[in-house]
Amino acid sequence: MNLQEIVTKKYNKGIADCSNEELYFALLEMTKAMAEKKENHNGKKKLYYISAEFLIGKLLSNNLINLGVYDEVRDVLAANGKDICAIEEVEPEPSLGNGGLGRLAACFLDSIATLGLNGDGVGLNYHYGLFKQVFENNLQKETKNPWIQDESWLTKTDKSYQVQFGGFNVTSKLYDIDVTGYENTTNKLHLFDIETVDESIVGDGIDFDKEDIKKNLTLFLYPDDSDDKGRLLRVYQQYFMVSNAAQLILDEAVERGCNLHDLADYAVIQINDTHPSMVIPEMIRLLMERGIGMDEAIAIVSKCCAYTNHTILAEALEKWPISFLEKVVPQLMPIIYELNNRVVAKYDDKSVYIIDDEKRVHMAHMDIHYGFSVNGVAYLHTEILKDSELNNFYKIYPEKFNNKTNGITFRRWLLHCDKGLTSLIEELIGPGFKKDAMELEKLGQFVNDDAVLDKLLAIKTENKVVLKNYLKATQNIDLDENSVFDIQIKRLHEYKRQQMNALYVINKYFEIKAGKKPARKITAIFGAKAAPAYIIAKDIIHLILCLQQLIANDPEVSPYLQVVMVENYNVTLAEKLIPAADIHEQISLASKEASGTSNMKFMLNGAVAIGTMDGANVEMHQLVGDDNIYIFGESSDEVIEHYAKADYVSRKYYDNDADIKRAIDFIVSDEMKAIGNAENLERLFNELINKDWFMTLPDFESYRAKKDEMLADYEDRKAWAKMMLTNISKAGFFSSDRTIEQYNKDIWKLD
Ligand code: CR6
Repeated sequence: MNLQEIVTKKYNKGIADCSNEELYFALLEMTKAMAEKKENHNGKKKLYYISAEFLIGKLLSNNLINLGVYDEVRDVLAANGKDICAIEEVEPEPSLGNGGLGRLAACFLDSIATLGLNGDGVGLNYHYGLFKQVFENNLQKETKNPWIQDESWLTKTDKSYQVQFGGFNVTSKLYDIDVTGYENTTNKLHLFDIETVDESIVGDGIDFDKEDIKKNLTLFLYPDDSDDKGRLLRVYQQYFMVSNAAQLILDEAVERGCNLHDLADYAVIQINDTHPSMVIPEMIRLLMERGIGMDEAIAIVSKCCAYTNHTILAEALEKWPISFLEKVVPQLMPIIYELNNRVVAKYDDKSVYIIDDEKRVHMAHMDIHYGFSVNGVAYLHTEILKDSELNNFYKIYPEKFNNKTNGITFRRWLLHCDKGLTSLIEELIGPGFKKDAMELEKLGQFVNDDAVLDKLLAIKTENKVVLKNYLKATQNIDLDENSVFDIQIKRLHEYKRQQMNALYVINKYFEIKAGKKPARKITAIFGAKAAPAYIIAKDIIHLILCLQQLIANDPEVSPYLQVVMVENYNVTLAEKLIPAADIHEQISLASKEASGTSNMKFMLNGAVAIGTMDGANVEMHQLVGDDNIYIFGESSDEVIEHYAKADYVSRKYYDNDADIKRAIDFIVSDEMKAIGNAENLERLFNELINKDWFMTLPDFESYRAKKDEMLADYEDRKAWAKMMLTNISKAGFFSSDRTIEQYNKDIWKLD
């Protein structure tokens, strides 16, 4: 049925007479029906990408693009006086992810389907997602983010499993979301839920009874884990996810003719970070329940499971106390003990044991011993895993380690979010790049073509105006499109060093006050959520919001400098911010950002990076060369050495560098305290001068110098446009289609 037919059936009127809301639901119905027709997988082996997060973003436009009907639908709507962009606004954005890891999982599903591979995602159906961020008194406040409506992308299936916890059982219910590849087949994102979840137990913010598992299990992603109750709830969620996944995998394999002994020919499981690690003992348990002996069950599962590591930060490498697992999943403990005993019997080196002396279970260790593949997410990250973080494992299993540099789907991050740029590219090199991203290289021939460079600059300005209008309408923020848009959007974390960017802003503020005005107004845009229990991260948000207010109200400075922190940064906002960026900030402390993926999105949309030699920035630098990226700061080797020697003292930098001292002192100045809270500002001040664990201060001067150089270069518009074009032309490598081809070739080996 076409749109008009659905509209007639649903509302008995014409398209022109429908509200945007009615049209959204009609399009939803049309799209779902079209997607379902494209399900046709009969391959023997199937991939299960298990992940606690799938940050899918809004789906309407993306699905229309992938189904090949976007232009047609847009035109039909336009002919009836309707604007597809306004209809998009009706769709709620699910916040089923936290940051890069969750968005990566969503890009991967798109590429898996686009390449026609037989692979589904498996995760949880969080009713309120992560949280919705609101700003009140320059502070972050968390509220729930409901996204499930009566009619939504979710389709309720009749699949349901029993999941046993210590002391009680729950019955699951499976909901599916269609994942249609670009002009290819439809796969599924399976999201498990339970019907007893009670949304009404959440009050105004995000507080609820953490112990009432039957009512709270799938309310939120990553419920506050600052106390044991929150941590236990995570374990309940993780086991619920993997027990359902394991039951589904076994059932589907058997349906396809598997006799369980040959499971590895039917199923491959990608464990996305350690949240799904319990799938290993759970699969072993279920195989044993179905009559297979332990030795063989372990061998089978070890041939099915592959693990992706996404970080070297200790805080994110999960270690669950045995007491937690005893309480939540007592049936897994005998298996986990056995898995550990086998390691202990073989190796003297305690650092590779699954259970440590403090009676904690190291989830990553279990994955590495009992999976067949361990991959990092960018070249540098994988090297660090092999050489230092996981070196003891690498020495045992060198053959398991491999790198898979992250990627992004160009459907969402170019075709959908930057239609102007997409048409220009198509005009220049034809449509081939939509299927083969490496064809973007052909743009290289235009770097000296003035007409092309002018068009590129014009498109950037148009995108800046689109962002300006959007932020005005949605957040009442005023932007100046003739200023330089310098954007840093990512989770708020000290290692990502938003605080360094804020110190730069303060430094600029002083320069302007002293009469040293920038050639052009600078707009420093931030977007970031802080984990609810991460105090310093929230203090950094407070600092940025206070700076925003202070500078906006200072007539001496505001013509030259503006700070904007967008509220509730999410995929939808990213889709508007990225195409509008001139400069993007990738300034993590070298060695700490495993890959980064916003760096790739900005590059593809013609922004130029200022960054450290960290994560995928290293590969980006290699692709575009020194002349098209601004690199500064200590190397990962130097940083790793500082940590090893424990020789970094932030106070020394504060005492010996007048600019640094002036900027840090400003955080607790009277002007700032008049706007903000002394408690938050002082805590951040003290953190910076006494600890600064992620070494902001040693890199500050080189960062400041590099950014000033960059801003000066921006004034040569032609030279800048060349850099933009070079970045776009080299971005093909970062297509997630390339990443997924590599996963498939080296790890999954699907038909
Ligand atoms: N925070 C990494 O830090 C990487 C993504 C996806 C992260 C980031 O550099 O790009 O994963 N790690 O691989 C975790 O979430 C643990 C992230 O998103």
